[in-house]
Amino acid sequence: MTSTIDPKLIGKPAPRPRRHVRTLTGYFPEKDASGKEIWPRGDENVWKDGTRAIDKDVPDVTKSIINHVNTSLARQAYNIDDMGAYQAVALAARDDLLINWNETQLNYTRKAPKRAYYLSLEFLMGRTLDNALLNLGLKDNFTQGVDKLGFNIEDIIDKERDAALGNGGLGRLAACYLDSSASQELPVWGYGLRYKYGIFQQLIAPDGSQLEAPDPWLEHSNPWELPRVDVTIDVRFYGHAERLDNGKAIWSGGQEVLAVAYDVMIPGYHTKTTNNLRLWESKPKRGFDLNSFNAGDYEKAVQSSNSAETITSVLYPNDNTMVGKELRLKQQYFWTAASLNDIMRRFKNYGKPITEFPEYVAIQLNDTHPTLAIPELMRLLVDEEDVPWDKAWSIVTSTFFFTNHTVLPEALEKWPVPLMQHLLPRHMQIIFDLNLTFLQAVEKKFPGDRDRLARMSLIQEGYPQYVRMANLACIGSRRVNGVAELHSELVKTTIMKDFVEFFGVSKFSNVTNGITPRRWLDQCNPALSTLITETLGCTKNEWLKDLYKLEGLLKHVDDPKFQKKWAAIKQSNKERLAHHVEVTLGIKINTKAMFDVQIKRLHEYKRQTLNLLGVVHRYLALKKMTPEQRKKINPRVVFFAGKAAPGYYIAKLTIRLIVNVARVINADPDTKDYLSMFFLPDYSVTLAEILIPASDLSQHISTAGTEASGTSNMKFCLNGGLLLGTVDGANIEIAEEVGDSNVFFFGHLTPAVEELRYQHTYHPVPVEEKCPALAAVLDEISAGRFGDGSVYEPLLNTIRQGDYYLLTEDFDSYIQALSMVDAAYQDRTEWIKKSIRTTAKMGKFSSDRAILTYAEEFWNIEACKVP
Ligand code: NBG
Repeated sequence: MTSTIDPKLIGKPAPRPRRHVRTLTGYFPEKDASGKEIWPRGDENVWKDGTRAIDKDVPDVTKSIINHVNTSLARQAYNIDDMGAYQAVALAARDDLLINWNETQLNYTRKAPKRAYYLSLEFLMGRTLDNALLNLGLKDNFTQGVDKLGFNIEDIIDKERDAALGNGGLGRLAACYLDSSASQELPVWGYGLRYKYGIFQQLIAPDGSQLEAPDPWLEHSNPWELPRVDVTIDVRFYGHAERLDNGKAIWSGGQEVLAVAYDVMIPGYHTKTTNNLRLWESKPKRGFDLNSFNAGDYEKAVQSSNSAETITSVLYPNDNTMVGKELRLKQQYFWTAASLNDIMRRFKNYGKPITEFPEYVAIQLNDTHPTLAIPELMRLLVDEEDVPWDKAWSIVTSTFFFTNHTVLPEALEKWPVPLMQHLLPRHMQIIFDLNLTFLQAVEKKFPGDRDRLARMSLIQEGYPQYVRMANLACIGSRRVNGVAELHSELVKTTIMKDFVEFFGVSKFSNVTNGITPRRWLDQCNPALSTLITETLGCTKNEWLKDLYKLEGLLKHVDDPKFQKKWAAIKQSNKERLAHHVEVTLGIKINTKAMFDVQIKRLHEYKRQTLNLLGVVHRYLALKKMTPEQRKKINPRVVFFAGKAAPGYYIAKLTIRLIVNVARVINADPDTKDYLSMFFLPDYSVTLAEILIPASDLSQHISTAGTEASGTSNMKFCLNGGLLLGTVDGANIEIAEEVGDSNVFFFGHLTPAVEELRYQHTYHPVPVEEKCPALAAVLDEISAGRFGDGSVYEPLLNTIRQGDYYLLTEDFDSYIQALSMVDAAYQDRTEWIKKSIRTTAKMGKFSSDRAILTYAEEFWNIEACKVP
């Protein structure tokens, strides 16, 4: 352990959070005797005259860009390239955002509304420039301005590197919710970490396997963040906690690091409201240890600063898995402690008694990652604010709300007690104390039910003991929700069953996930957005903010002219994707074929393997056909993209097999006109924005009961792609909306899964008997048709033995569903109608609906419009 111990602090109470002298997000205006506001400083008119306004027209825009070229970048027309132009344009757009951002923060400070905070360890923002220009309503002006300066806006947009501070759906959902909060003018801030390296870059090695490279996204400076070097918070680790009377304690010693704030502007769509996402960076409290340096030990002198800086150096590349690394726990505490302290001092600036905290603050816990916020708020209240224990607990349990995003056992967070005791001695005491009181209450309600006590305990017994974060999040929160109807039901009947019996069912509910139609239609599919606006007869702003308006498209489903336009847009999006693939990978794609897409993290439960084996099955069938027979076949291009966690062996092997199967079938002259397959490396938000509008069909084929919601399913359907899926997650609600005849469902249902798994374990049937078609596919792979078969045995054996994800059970009905897809695609007009109907019925899946549910039903906050 490397730590910087401040000898002065040993044995002394931890310092209180500094009383806030001023906030960086606006002053409280003072008033004179007559109640009139006093201008805070200098000559009011000089200030007002000198304050920049938002760019109004093209000359404003070009002037601002040129100014940044000359000043911020110190360049001229002679030496500016696309990258430089991107930076200057981004800085110009940022200036516009900042005007709204400043006004928004001042407005919040003045009105002092109840605020909500979204704590998420991941925010998968993607690119910002295009989104910022669209939300500001300045895209046209910037396009023209950039053109006049001799650049092309699309090329400039393309220079931006994704902010990829997330793994997948959970992080992207957080980003969509920020967009919706701002668009709905809700006083919501996000809190996260500013990782130096986001999700790794994925490369594909010559043998087809995934390689990982770091993602140095901050290499070129990041124009979208405001470093707040003066907003800092001290965060302590290790040390010791000494109990005092009445539940209080003093935590001292150990290592202290500094959390430094970076603010990211979150513009709402066509509103002034521009919210804030505050990301924390870790810094050593003292640059280096002067004693060691003076003693000649330079390395030791910088050790503590290195250890402080590593806390926010890297995003853990895990999605739906838990890795018990100490550094990850450190990240979680660092972030929750900094955020809670920041929230507390902002609340204190409201000047209200501490007991009113929950009337001004609501905190949403995005999965269990921020659960330490619960004992941290207890610590702040009890140890630092002198609030009695029971009162503190009632404040805590009125403040937090908890969203669960998975029922997969391997993803439920548990931390070893010895680790937590070492790293966070005071929090461990608090957790033990809470547990005792809680279990006493359980005992009172269910006397003598010891199994129940063991199940509900915050501590899992064993060697070592573990802290169960979901249990802690549940008892510390006012409400608990899942992310789609089925998932929320599963939360209530499986992982939280005992808690439902204890607290009553009204604490548990559902908020089905949503996506922002701004990014996931207007921005990624501008031609479709324009056609929709023309057709609906309302403004774009109106339907983008009330997505149910898309139903107006239903009237036009049978109009051949409209169908033709609709189909032409899909076709040009397919060509755009083909062009992208040709430019980046040097591969030509047949755009007349059906585009069939599965893009998501590689995970056994998501069953990319099922899709892959289906492709091999089709390939083998094509090989058996005569050339004449093949001509009747519907040509298909299958796209895969997605990253595997670096330590997830089976998932990585799946990528390798996809790549090698693709090599064989794409090179086969007999079949390549009818079937081809591509693995597009380095999946990202930006790649999704190209793939999704181009898909005819997308696959969401998880084993029933495993995918909590899924959100890309919504994105595809919003862009008129049809869905092939299992009866799982949000697929179910999509089908309810668009109608069963417009989706392709297959596979066993959730209630059957447990029994099937039991049968697989205790009464196994060989795959040759259970599913001969699948057995034939597996045998071809083993026999080396796609390269050395022995390499893939571990993957194939997951199916042959145990088959936990039930591929042998679902393969036949999957193949049948694919035939139905083929048949449906033959009737192109009917297919287009399905596509239009699908888009038309996606109103429910706007993240605006979801965020308003959180705001109204949980947080109890209201819109706070900027005048
Ligand atoms: C993921 C689920 C998805 C869901 C997103 C967003 C985790 C732990 N869960 O199905 O697997 O769409 O969360 O809710 O990443």
